[in-house]
Amino acid sequence: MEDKLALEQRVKDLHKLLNDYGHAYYVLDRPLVPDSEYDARMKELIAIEEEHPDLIMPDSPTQRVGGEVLPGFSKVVHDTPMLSLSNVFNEEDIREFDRRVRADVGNVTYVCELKIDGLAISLKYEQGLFAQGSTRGDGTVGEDITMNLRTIRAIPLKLSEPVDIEARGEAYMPKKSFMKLNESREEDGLDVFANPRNAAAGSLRQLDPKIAASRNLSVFMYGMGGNGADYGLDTHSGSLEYLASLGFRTNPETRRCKDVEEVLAFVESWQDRRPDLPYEIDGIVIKVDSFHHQEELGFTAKSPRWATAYKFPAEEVKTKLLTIELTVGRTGVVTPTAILEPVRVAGTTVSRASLHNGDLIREKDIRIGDEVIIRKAGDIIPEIVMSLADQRSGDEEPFEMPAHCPACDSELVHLEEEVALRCVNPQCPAQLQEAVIHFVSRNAMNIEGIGEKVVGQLFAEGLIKDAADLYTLTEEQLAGLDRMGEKSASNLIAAIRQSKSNSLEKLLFGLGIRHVGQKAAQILAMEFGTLDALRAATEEQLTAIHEIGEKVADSVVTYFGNEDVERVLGKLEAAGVNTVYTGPRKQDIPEDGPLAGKTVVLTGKLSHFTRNDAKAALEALGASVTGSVSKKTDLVVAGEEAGSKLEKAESLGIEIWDEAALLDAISE
Ligand code: 3B8
Repeated sequence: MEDKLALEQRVKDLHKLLNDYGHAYYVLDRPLVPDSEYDARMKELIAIEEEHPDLIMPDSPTQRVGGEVLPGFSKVVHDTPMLSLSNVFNEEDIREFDRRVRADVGNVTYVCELKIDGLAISLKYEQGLFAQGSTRGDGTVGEDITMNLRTIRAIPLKLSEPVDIEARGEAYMPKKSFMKLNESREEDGLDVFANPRNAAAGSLRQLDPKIAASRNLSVFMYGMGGNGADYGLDTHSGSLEYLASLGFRTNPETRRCKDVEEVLAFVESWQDRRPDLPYEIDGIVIKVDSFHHQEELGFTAKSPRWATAYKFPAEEVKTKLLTIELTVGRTGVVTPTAILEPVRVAGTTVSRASLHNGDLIREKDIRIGDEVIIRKAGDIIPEIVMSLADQRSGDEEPFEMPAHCPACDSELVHLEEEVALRCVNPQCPAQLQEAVIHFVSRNAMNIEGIGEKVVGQLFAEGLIKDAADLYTLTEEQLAGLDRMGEKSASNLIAAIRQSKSNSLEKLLFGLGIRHVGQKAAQILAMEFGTLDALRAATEEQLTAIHEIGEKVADSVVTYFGNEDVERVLGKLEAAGVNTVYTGPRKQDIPEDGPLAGKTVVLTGKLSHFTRNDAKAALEALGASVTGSVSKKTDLVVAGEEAGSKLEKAESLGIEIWDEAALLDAISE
């Protein structure tokens, strides 16, 4: 007994030692002891744990790599959305950002940070213990990559205080590790990663945590989810210090700047020093320091107004324009695309660049066969900066936009003084195909596994003519496609089926109604609630909605008045595609419902509800529905085969309902 107690104490001491050594090495980049000492203590701990498995604690430094390979990643709904930053590209943009900030809240202090070129992550701790790590995903829902993040030594498994906190930051792969990884992949005949960001993202998307563990990833944490004020903090710089004091790795190059001149000096100082860093950065993040000012400035739909990212100027390279290809988009716009001699720029190989329209080709005097300078706009989208007229041989050919649609040969027109040239034939096969590609895309119906290629095959094989036909496809039909296995076919069918229960806004956006983007789709879905109600809406009803203008209203009414549209919508409904809004309706969450103010988590399979319907039902009772179980959860509704969330709720003593209890609550 005495021995056991002594052993327990030794285990505790080893945890403390190894955590301190690890923190010094991986977080502070300031080793306390030689590697051999660290390794010796680790071996000692492993030996004890092997002999006494009951002494293995979940936060033991040995427990970073789990043995299990996951079947897939589960989704995590972020407690507060993980937004992204707006971008600025030059000094004038930075000054403009500063003017806007000061116009709103007066003079401010800024914090400038290096913009790490990695993958945004969220790390949740419960009572100081690492509980869940996730990707940003679409900002609202990310993927649970806890197992992979646990393998990153710079991520503490246990904080210095037993706090509940969500830290946000960037996971990345150091330049050196990236080069080594690619060298070894090349030797093994594997595809190389285009850049360290892709390598980091690829490593964290592996289902076997051993792979991530072998990839030498690290992190810099730069903020907290939720409200800094909850932790008694009132500045961003203060929150960075707090994060560091808890044991998180924060970037040492961060500086406070008292005005825009200091910000510009900071930006300038990093323009040339970039290559000296051991990790990639793609710009400088500029943040308003005071939380009070941040709150006043608030957010747009996508990003905070209190921060922006200055992006370093894009790398420019020379290549040859081989030919110009024409593509017909979803709305009939015919776009010329430059086909280029493949060339590496900003980390990837580029062989195409949009030329947008005929006017632009004429203005830039771009000719087939020209030597051209290209770069990536915003570091992503390749564009031609200019053609090098003085390097012409005389064989180059000027380009003219055609008079007829390259897909259906109908006459092309300029609508209402648009520069764009359009094919206005609603039956144009190229447009129909693009419409389906849009329909399945992530922000629309999000049918995973179906993209441009598969849609192209489906059209080519005559298996579909419109989006509604997707819902009548069979596994056999899909398995018959080139390069499609049975497993993929069955996954696709499952993904198609799953998309039927999407909330209305995804369907509305997916239909591709002109001028109805994601935001308008969301507003229309929330306002009308059902597709039928929206179909019956008049222009007056539509324009009466704040944020819906005449252009959108006109386009919606015209759209639903079309016979082909009627036919497709009829087919979608017949296939059982949900046409009801099931997302949150703020104005509908009653303040005095039986679950008012309660935080509820749904888990397991329900037989009377889709997940969206159950969520809507709970919200109708006043609850706010979140994704993961924590101390703050008031109630868990558990269906069949509920797993770890249910277990956790039980261990935390949280109230649990089965489906019958939910049905009861609704009918009361
Ligand atoms: C708010 C603050 C997004 C970010 C942010 O190094 C927000 O702060 C963000 F909505 O994406 N890549 C950084 C970095 C990224 C972000 C950030 N700070 N240092 C980065």
